[in-house]
Amino acid sequence: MTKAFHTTSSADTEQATMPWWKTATAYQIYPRSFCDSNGDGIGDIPGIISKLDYLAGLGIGFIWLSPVYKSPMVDNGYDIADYQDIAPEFGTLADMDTLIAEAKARNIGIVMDLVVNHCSSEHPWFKAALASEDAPEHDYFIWRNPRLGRNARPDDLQSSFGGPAWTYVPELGKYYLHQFAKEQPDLNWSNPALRAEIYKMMNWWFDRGIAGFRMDVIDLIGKDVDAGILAEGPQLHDYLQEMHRETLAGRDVVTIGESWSTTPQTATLYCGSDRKELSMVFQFDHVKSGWDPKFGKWKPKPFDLSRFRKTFFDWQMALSDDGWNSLFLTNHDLPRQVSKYGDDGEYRVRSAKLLAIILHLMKGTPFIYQGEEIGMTNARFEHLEDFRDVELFGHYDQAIADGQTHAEFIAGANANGRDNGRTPMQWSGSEHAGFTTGIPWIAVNGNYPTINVAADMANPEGVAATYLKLISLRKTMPIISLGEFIPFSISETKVFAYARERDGQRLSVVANFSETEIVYDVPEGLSGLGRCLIFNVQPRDQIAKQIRLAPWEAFAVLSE
Ligand code: TEU
Ligand code: CA
Repeated sequence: MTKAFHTTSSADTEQATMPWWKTATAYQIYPRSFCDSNGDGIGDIPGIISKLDYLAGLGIGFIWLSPVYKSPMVDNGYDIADYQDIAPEFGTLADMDTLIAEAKARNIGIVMDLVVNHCSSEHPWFKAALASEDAPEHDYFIWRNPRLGRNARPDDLQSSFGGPAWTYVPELGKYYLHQFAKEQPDLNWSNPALRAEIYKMMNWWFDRGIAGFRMDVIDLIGKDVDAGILAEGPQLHDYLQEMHRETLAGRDVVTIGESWSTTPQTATLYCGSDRKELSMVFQFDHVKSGWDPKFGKWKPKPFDLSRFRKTFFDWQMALSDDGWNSLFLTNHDLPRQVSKYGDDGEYRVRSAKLLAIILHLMKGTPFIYQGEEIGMTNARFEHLEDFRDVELFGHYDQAIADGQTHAEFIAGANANGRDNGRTPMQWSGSEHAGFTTGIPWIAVNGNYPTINVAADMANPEGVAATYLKLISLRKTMPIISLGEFIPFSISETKVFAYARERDGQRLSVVANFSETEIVYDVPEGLSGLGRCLIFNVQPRDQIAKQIRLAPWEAFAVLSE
């Protein structure tokens, strides 16, 4: 088995022999919003290629590229019409080959997004399925007959994007299932011919040189619709093991399964070392725990450090011996982390660094979402028409019908909506933040004159400097990639603290999650002398029994 991407040249034997993606830091690109090369207002692959030196400079090991396949873009590419072609607005297959090669030349792997719970209603499979019930592709989708009763739908299942999850096709007299938009019909994984098509397509991409796949809502593929079990259904792990045999076995690649339903208890079923399924999962406990039971993400709960910290600590402990964590606070579906968990006003830079420090020093593979490395903030749109996301428009009417006011809904969308992460990458202080010379498909955040890559990188105390340091520490220090995780101060309401231990070394991490100065009684086991590895306010080479922490202060001390 050849090593595809090297991210470390460690002298530590254990670190040197572990999979490359355990010392790598990932960077997620949402292509539509990253960099526009031709002035049509839409980011594209040549734009990404033009920023590879920037990404290599950060030191990242691989890019998770959100979908670039041919798509009608109802859900910005998560509705795929051709898995083996590129959307014209993003470029061509030749551009994609260039991206893979140019990234590889910089020791960066390209991880593509595999969206196979559903495809687009424009995919030839779905067109064939609509045209004839006898076509083999008809059974690639999930059909049910009308039911007697109130609304004739097979059941009352709701789509994630609002409204019923069943859409009627009058010509066929049947309903098809879509857990997302009606333009995203669910694929029928119980059909072996469909699975074979998917594996063939995955191998075709691997043979083009990609470094792995991030697998969209992969927990939904093994569903038993009639039993009402959609997530983590009975067939899920059989399919993932088959996929491993047919595509991943013998390849040195990374796979990350997106699973909104996994728990610390079920995670090792996906990524346990003996399972032959995935490298790791994306789990969302820190996200879901902040949502309202009735209105969900559209009505956020106030931030609670204890609740937030518990989700991370539980996962660190659960996967301490087997499995592997992914580490992330945000992505293209989530609000900007400095706005959500930090302070995007006075302490923006400092709290952005704090979030980076606490996340990147845990055990797992960290993922940076584009713009996070310069502390980009939420969008704060005023009008419904400023938003672009299909999910938001799908939920608006229902939220209003359920009793939310328009203003409350807009406030919820500004706090938690997916467009927050999708405003264009802020490269410079020039017009449209240097993202495009045209009109951007979604408005640039008005704070781009101060928050942009050029300004942040020119400042040795900018947010990116902290990311650069964290990425490089992870590559060289086995205690970061491998050290045992030890939780501390689990009843503190303002302090997030933990240690990592390995080979007689201890790395103590302490952070003040508040805008006030506080006095912290340091627990036994965390205090002592050492060397400050990273900080956002002041270097500390000792942790006394009691310390005064500045607002949003964070640091890590290594003791031998
Ligand atoms: O997201 C999964 C998903 O369920 C999200 O839509 C999530 O539930 C939502 O943001 C919470 O309100 C993945 C992709 O990351 C997302 O961009 C796609 O829209 C979705 O799958 C469908 O492919
Ligand atoms: Ca473009």
